[in-house]
Amino acid sequence: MIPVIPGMHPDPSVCRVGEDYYLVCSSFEYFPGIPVFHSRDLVRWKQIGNALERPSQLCLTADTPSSAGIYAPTLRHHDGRFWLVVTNVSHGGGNMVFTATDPDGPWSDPIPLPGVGGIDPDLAWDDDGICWCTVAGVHQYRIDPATGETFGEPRRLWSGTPGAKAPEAPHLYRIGGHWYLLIAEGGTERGHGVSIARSSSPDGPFEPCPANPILSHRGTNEPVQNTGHADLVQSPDGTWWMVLLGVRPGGGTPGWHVLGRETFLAPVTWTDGWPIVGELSPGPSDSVVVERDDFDLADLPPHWISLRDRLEQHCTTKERPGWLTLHARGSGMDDPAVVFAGRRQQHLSCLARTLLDPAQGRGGLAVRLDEDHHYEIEAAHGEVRVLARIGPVGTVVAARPVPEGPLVLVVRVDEARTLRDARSGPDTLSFGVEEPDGTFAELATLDGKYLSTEVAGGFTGRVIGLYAAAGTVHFDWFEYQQLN
Ligand code: 6LW
Repeated sequence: MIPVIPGMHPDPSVCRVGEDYYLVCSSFEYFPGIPVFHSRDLVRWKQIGNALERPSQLCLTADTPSSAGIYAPTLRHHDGRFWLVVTNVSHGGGNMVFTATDPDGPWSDPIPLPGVGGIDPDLAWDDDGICWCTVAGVHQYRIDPATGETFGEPRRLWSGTPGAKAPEAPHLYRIGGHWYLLIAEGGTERGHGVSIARSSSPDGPFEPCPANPILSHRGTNEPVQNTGHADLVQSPDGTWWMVLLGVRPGGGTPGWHVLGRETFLAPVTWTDGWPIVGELSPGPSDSVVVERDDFDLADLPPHWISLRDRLEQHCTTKERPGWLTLHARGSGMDDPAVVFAGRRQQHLSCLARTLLDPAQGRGGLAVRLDEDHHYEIEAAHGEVRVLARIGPVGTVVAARPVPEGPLVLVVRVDEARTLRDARSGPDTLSFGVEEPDGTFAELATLDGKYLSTEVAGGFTGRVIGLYAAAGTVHFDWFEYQQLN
């Protein structure tokens, strides 16, 4: 089952304006933050920007841990404007609102919500124009989103199914004669699910749906697991749809997912005033993604993400025209301050290549889960090396001499199609260089399970990209190709 937005795109929130749908996701320690997508059919999504693309909107520093930063946005269109509410779980963060007239930006600077605690904020307006901000737990605040002011005490609305952990990801909607409160519960791991309650009023009391959870793949053979954290949208023809997160675990037991939590789509029908969620709808399968970035433009395309910031003095296409230049800060991929620019791994099998010139430094091509879980191939001073860091242990796996001058570094990810035994990993990652005649000279093949969320922990998935570990490294192009 192919997601509608593959790769690390969790906590989707969607809204529709006329014929156009817009969707946003969490972005954690990456900059720019909050990818914004557009679609006309809910199946084919194109990234049109990132809402948080200026340091005044998103300030993440080296002490922002991986899997912290920006969580779980809600996107709504109200009164002719787009409203986005997110949590920055890192220092000096909290909940904040951004607005825009166009979803591709520019988005405003943040309007902090100092009185709103908790994560997973939602915004809903009632007929009197009162804005309700509902957060995980589930608690609700009355706010003015234009000023960030909070009125009165928070109300406890509903804590989900008795005994289920982590009632979170609330979204409040007026549908027909009812107010519906959609939540996720059971935790964002294998127990995840979606439940709903309704009321005649936005602030409750809420009556749970007798059929809860209305969606969960817990304990099933479904290839997509951890389904939850959903949002609802109605299409112009009156049909209803749910966007949600799910993962695709691979390998033996317990199963390892490597792409993070991805965005899926499911149809929704209504019976007796309650939603019934259908089978997941597959994403587009008729095109094979081959993307080449030549670094000829001043700005990187919106799918390029960096770690914590992207300052022009460290990462620029303007220094050597047609090349991406990275100036090292920090000592390499173990270092939270590393200068890195990459894209989400979005396919279970894929190939990434880059032509780099390491004459003035050391750097290369990395597959990153976090600072403690990454594999990379790097070049410097007539040598290439494959490095692996798994938890506290980092090692050089292979090395070989290469001629001085620019060279092509390659990583090939192959989904495991057969399992050796119950412990077999979900995929393998092969690192090497491309010889002048175009053949692949492999240096090392590594088990992908160590770059999975089940091993690394946290909320994110793999990102493949370029980094500088010392001095200055220039990259002429980067190519990413789907192989399955
Ligand atoms: C998010 C929470 C969750 O805030 O994961 O799946 C957290 N649900 O709702 C981070 O993505």
